[in-house]
Order: sequence, then structure tokens, then C-alpha cells
Amino acid sequence: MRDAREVVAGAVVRQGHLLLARRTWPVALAGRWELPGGGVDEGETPVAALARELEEELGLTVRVDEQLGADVGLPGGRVLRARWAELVEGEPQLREHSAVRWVDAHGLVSADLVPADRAWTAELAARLA
Ligand code: 9L3
Ligand code: MG
Repeated sequence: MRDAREVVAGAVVRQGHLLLARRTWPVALAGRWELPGGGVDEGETPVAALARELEEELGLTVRVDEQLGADVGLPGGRVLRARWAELVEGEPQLREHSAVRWVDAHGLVSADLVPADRAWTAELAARLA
């Protein structure tokens, strides 16, 4: 993994449902669901990083929109931020995750999310309701 100081995650909503992806790594997070994304590379904007990560990991073309929710501190002094992302093209392909699913507000609340992503549940659920 890159030692990115900033990690960006995408809230992709299609027809009232939010895309969740199931992590395979690290062991502590394997099997738990996340808003997909990854580290911002040196010299890269967070917007570009999120578009790149969603293409690399899931084969999705997205248009990245504004930030949602609060910044979340990660171990090692990294910061995690989420942005809305509009799906332009593609069906999710499992290149790095073990599964994906599209959830409504109830599915989001009951999903076994990675702990960091819980910070955004209320705002996401409000959008899906
Ligand atoms: N992380 C947490 N929630 C997310 C994402 C995309 C990432 N929604 C955490 C997991 C890793 C770190 O950020 O510890 C880097 O993410 P990745 O590059 O392994 O996806
Ligand atoms: Mg990732």
C-alpha cells in the first residue's frame, strides 16, 4: 500500500441505492463493507484520486462531486474524506473487493461497515431515504 496521508472514499448513488464494496484487506477489515476508494498520490488532487481509484478497483467511470460528512482520522495520522460521485458508466467489477452491493437506507444502517465509514451513516441514510 502507498503511505498516503489522505484517503478518499466515494459515495456512488444509483436509483436511490448506495454502492458498498466488501474489503479483502487488511485482515482487520476483511469482510467488512466500505465506500470504495483509496490513497491520494503525491501531486494528485483528491478528486482525481477518487476517480482513479474507482476505475482501478471497480472499473467505474464517475464524476466526483462535493465532500460529504466530516473528516475521519485514521491510524498513522492519515485522514479519510468522502465525496459524492455520480456514476457515468460501468457496472462494478470485482478487481480488489470480494463483493459489491447497492443498499437503501436500511441496508446501509444494518451493514457491517468498516468503523471509519460509520461517521457518514446519518448523512448517507438521509440522502437515501
Ligand atoms: N479506508 C477506510 N474506509 C474507506 C476507504 C476507501 C479506506 N472507505 C481505510 C482502509 C485503509 C486505508 O483507508 O486502512 C487505505 O485504504 P485502501 O487504499 O486500502 O483502500
Ligand atoms: Mg481501496
